[in-house]
Amino acid sequence: MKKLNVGMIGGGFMGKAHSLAYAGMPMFFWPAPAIPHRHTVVDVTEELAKDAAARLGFDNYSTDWREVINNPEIDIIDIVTPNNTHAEIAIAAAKAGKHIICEKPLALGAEQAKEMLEAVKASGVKHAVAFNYRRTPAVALAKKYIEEGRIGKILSFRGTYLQDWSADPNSPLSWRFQKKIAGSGALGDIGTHVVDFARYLVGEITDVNAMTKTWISERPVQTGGIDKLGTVKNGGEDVVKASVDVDDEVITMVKFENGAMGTIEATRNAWGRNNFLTFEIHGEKGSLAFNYERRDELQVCFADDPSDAKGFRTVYTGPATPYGEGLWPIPALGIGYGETKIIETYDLFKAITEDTEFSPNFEDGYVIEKIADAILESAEKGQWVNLEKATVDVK
Ligand code: NAI
Ligand code: SOE
Repeated sequence: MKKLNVGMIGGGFMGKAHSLAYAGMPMFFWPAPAIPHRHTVVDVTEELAKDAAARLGFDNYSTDWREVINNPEIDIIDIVTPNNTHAEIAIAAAKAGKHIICEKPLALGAEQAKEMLEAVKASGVKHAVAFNYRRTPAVALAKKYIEEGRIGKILSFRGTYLQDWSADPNSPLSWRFQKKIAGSGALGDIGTHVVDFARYLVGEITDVNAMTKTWISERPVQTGGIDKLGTVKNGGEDVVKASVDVDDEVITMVKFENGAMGTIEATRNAWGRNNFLTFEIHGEKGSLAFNYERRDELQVCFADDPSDAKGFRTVYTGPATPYGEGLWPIPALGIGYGETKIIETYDLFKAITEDTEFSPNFEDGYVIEKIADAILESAEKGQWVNLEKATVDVK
């Protein structure tokens, strides 16, 4: 069986998730399109890179991503570093002829994303953006129902991504609060996942009218680093604070090209909400609702259900629903975050071996950056911003 060598840049949170997927994919989807081989992992120091290789099962480690990109043994470059590094690494990887999977958001904004798209188009490599939540089987099931016309013409979309890990003013000024590294705040970090849902399930967004807010304007600087949950470890020193220059919360109205309307909300300051990534879609013939915190379940209501039994009911995903052939044999055994990444890896490896397009790819990543830029512009101007159909102007 064909083997594809992965060079992974970054050994943090997403490094762990992607490594799990490389190991697990052939166990779920067999025969696998190709076997992922964890060839080399890169991190910023020798200590971090060596530790990442040991933890994540890579044969080699390096502190120089350029060296890995230029290694002829590497087939795929996996970018799991903070947002400000994505463009430089992806453009170099495309020039070196490597297939690329890049974590979301694709870039710091549309201008940078466009350069990334141009680079992958020029080199002809496969390109993927890791909006993995659309690969939750219940979300893929919603897509199937919509494509089959089961809820008819879509009228409205309501999507949220609510978390509370930054509601505490003492949670540190990690890279996610710094514009030069993150691009934007809740919008780019989690709002873009909802934008991906909206485009995937409903269609292209044409207009936005948004508000943003920074609730906590300064946070403790990480002089002593942070633990995995973001607790400041300043070793008893006086806490130094610095300014936050990104949004904590964003709410936008959206218009879709097909006439539907909707709202998208994202915040990391919603006490009690952890990974409250949801959508509710109303169509002329029914409604669908999803909450990632109950990710085995899709809530459905069809207009032609018997009138004495009409209302939302729960469909549990399993062998009969999308990706069921590779996942667990009984519905509701439990789909996890890991499985969404395993499915993403499976689809990427299929796209590479079968020479098809992966979706969402850098085109989608670019359009999502255009939408995110328009949301920020709208919030600043306090008015609707038209996207002129957020199309891809790259050949
Ligand atoms: P993290 O901070 O946990 O890990 C990033 C790693 O990259 C660290 O080990 C850091 O030392 C390393 N790094 C930074 N610059 C580097 C460079 N120039 N060369 C090599 N290594 C470098 O960050 P996390 O949470 O893993 O986020 C990474 C990316 O994944 C971000 O773009 C983020 O938005 C995205 N993400 C996506 C998620 C999803 O659900 N799809 C979930 C979490 C993050
Ligand atoms: C933090 O808000 C974070 O890790 C995001 O960066 C991810 O994209 C999201 O899936 C989980 O939360």
